[in-house]
Amino acid sequence: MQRLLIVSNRLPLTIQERKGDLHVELSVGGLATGLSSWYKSCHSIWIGWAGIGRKKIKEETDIVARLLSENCYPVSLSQYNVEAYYHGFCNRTIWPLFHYFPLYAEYSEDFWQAYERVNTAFANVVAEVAKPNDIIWIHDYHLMLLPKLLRERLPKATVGFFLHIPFPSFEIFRLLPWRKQILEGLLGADLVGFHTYDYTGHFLDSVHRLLGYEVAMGQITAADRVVRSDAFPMGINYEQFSSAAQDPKVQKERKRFHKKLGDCQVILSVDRLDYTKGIPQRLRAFSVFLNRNPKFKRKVIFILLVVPSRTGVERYMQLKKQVDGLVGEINGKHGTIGWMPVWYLYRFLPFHSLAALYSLADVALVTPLRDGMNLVAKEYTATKTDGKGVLILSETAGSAQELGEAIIINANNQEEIAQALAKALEMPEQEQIERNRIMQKRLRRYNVVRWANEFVDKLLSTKKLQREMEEKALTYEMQRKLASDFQESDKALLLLDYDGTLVPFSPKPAEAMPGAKLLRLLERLTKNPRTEVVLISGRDKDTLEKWFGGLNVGLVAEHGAWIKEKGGGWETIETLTSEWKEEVYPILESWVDRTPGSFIEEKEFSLVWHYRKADPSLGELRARELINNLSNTIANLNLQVLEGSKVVEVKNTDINKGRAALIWISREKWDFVLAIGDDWTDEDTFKALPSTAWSIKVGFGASAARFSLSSPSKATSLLRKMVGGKM
Ligand code: GDG
Repeated sequence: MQRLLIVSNRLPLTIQERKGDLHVELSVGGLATGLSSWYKSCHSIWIGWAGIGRKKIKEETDIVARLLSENCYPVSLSQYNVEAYYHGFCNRTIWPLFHYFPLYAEYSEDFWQAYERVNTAFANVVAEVAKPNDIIWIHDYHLMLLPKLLRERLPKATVGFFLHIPFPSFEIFRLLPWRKQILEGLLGADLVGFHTYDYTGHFLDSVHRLLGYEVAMGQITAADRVVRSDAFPMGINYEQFSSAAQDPKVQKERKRFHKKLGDCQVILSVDRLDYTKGIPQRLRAFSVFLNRNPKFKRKVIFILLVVPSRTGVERYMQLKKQVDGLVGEINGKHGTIGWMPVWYLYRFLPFHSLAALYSLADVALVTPLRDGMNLVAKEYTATKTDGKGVLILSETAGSAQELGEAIIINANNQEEIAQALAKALEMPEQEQIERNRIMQKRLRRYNVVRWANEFVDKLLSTKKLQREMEEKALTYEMQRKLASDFQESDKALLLLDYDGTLVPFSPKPAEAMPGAKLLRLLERLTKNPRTEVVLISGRDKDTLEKWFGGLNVGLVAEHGAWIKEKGGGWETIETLTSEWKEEVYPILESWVDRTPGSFIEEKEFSLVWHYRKADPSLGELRARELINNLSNTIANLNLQVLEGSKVVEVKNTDINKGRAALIWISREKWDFVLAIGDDWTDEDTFKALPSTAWSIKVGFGASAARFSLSSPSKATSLLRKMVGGKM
């Protein structure tokens, strides 16, 4: 059975020191609470920091034994590293930046170095524990360098990474001095997961802009392999919360609370003390609500449960003071003898007390300024088995994307929150039930186990895809066989694409021109009278003529609209019309106007909109829009829309590279046929080949080609080998 290694900053168990003795306790936080039930049911090991210094853990062998008996494997860290890594880089650099608080982010080289050291310490422990078949699942922003460090130690490992906080937009992420290292660190994984599609999009955007890797449909073509990225909205242990109201311990606690609350309606909020959770803003909004709705005075109580967090960090201490002050202010201003509007609890409650609060609260007020997901919103909804209760949720919580039946608000808009509170407290029961039932159905289905299973399944399928690609890789032995087949053949046909195949795809035209070395290679290939070389390109015929007109080769231009036989002139495949251009040109022009840097290329039988010089994300967005628009316009025009590398091309339906290739393929009885291409326009060539042909795709990705090579330089060195040179 495949083992699962979960790796996170903290273990689900924490060692606490009290009065000189060490105790093992459950860790707080979304990840620990969410995953601990699931991980026990699997064949898994959890690797993480146990919460105490290296020296202590060595002395306490029985504590270590207890952790090991719970399948927890501790990573020991020095006090200094914990300071600079955890309180430093993690919580004073990444946390504020990724939650859109760039002014709070501190950029310190010392913090960064500690982050590197701790990630390396984790990598060493994981590499020691891991066995070849294990699935390694790394969690959260503390360990973003770990995937790459593990890949260096265990090249074949199956590694997934999940980020529990938001991944910010490029404009925020680019502020980080170590942005490239972080992205490269993450790309050591096979699958990088996020809570929402927005975060996934932001990550892919940054990968594309900062590392220049091609990104399509959540698939990144990195330097040596394909990495996938996708959204997996984390669920909760639904059963645990939906059955809580029936638990006698919870019921007893609920009664106890009720006695104290009397007939008041209850608004509840539950968070770790964190500036991202919007606690001061929420308190102010509650005060506005009381000002605007005096009829609710003495009728409503706001229970504010705040769990101490990162108590050593200055900013959190300031926030604590601010919250204390605001609670005092509101109670002082609005309270009366016998009625205190805000009940403020600053502590961690046992589960049965938390569940009792969830089950009695009429309204949950969840208003983070930013939150990766926010499990409290889900837990509250799941606990409401009678369907009664209203969730108010801010749009900047990841969970808002799944909980659309809640009252969705802007966490900075106090008036809106005040109105939402009035609406929630007066909402008819039937409406409450209807809204909750829809959300509950979703939460029950997509619970934490389903979330974890879907992540692991996708990780395994990514690994399978990589293996299939690897199997297609043209090995050194196969290259020798191909070269010797070629050398022994009597009639050989070589069908070669140009851009991206013989030279790297380049946005600058001057760099795409064939160099002297490549021209010499093509000349050597054509010297042999038994060999016929055809260059099949999407470029226009004048360019091909200029570059290759002096060689003894066949040429195909505009993806097959024009062909030129060896020693002959240019001809079209059949009579093609180009009247349609009058209709399509103005559309492309309007796209040029809306996309700075883009331009139109007019070929004889096609029109091409190029966006390689435009902003990459805008270009891709506009390309999608253009394709949609064109597919409506061209329906009756016998045209097709091709999407190439940074281009959208419109041309006659009857033209494709495969059709042009067939002219040569069907002409002779070839005993050696080779086709090499890199993008999907070459797929038509591959499909037109006889089954005995050699077909090679340059790059990764699905293809009808039988083999693959990783880069144009590998393709040209293969051709060199065929003419007897060194590879
Ligand atoms: C991070 C991301 C993301 C809270 N107080 C008590 C208590 N809790 C439990 C809740 C809940 C968890 O702690 C808090 O989870 P959240 O999701 O609300 O927030 P973070 O801790 O910031 O978690 C977040 C999460 O990771 C998962 O990916 O959703 O966006 O920031 O489970 O029930 N539990 C008990 N007593 C308390 O007083 N027993």
